[in-house]
Amino acid sequence: MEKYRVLEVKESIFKNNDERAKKLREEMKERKVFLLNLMSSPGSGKTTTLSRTIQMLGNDLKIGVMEADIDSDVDAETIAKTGARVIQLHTGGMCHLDAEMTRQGVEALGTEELDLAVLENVGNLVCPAEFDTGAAKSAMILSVPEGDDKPLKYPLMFSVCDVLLVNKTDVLPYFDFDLAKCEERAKKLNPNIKVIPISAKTGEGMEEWVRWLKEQVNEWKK
Ligand SMILES: Nc1nc2c(ncn2[C@@H]2O[C@H](COP(=O)(O)OP(=O)(O)OP(=O)(O)O)[C@@H](O)[C@H]2O)c(=O)[nH]1
Ligand SMILES: [Mg+2]
Repeated sequence: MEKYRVLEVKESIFKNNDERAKKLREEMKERKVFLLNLMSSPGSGKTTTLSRTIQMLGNDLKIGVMEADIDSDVDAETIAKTGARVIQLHTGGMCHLDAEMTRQGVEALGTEELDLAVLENVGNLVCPAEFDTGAAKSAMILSVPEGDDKPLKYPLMFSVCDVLLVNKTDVLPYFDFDLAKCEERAKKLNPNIKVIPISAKTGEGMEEWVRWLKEQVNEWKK
């Protein structure tokens, strides 16, 4: 049997994305599965962060992952190595997933016995922010090499996320990234955003992220 399926997800022909997202969220609540939408620009570290998250939480939670990309299945291959249930979604050129595409992914992944389903969205700081996927919470990653000015340039993404992971802190000495300035800019757009600096490579800061995630999942299942 193959390690994972590759699914071509089709954009909804319906215009009422918000309603469909709300419905999916309600159904996931009934199923007691927490759906996390993870977004960032390409290469910020979504797959690396997810792999380490699964390693740290795998004994406590049953985790499933939907890897969305325009093409290729390299990310599903990486996640499959962690032992988590995984499916690769192809968006047919689209730079985001809407609620209908997410639903197709969720049904193909299967939610039986899952506590946490993670959607690794297409790498992009613009389009994915515009669509409610039906996730319980959204998280984004900004990596140090991208610069601390990104909240100023891509405000919507920072406005719609519950958590901002500032990744690749291990390379802070080589970049003029100002962590305090980045946090201040993000909080100006979204006072409730939780900012967690991490290095998915060294594991620094990951405990706080994993604790937050576990709390959210437990709260959702009540
Ligand atoms: N130094 C350092 N490198 C990292 C860290 N996290 C990820 N990387 C590297 O950054 C590159 C991209 O990481 P991925 O996890 O593939 O990033 P992604 O966001 O999933 O990329 P896409 O799916 O293509 O959008 C890889 O070479 C990783 O090894 C980190 O914390 N520190
Ligand atoms: Mg990836």
